[in-house]
Amino acid sequence: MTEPDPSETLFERIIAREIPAEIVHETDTTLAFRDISPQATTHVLVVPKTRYRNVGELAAADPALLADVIATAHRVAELDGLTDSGYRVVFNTGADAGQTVFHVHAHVLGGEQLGFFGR
Ligand code: IU
Repeated sequence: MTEPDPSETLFERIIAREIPAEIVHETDTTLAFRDISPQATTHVLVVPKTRYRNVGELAAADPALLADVIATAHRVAELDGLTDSGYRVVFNTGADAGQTVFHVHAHVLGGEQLGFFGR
């Protein structure tokens, strides 16, 4: 089984409250905070408090924790009033997807009509 990766990213420091972030929701296992460079009216990141490098590693090692991340993403959408208008949840995974922080995170995007994505 994949073990959590102990090496440090900025997100561990946000979880530890060592650097500031605009936290919008917290559970025992997850933290949600606004992206520092928002790409939509709502742009919130949801992270598990335990570090896995990407969503595949998280899914393989701890599917219940992945479910917690998705549930927190939905709660964020409720808190920002997006459940009627709609929202998007994205896990960038690896270089081609533009993943820059290797502590798995769900982007929760909404609050406006989102463009198509891909190339
Ligand atoms: P990506 O999927 O790894 O590309 O997303 C990383 C996101 O983390 C990106 O949208 C950054 O703007 C965001 N971010 C942040 O909100 N706060 C930080 O301290 C850092 C990155 I580093």
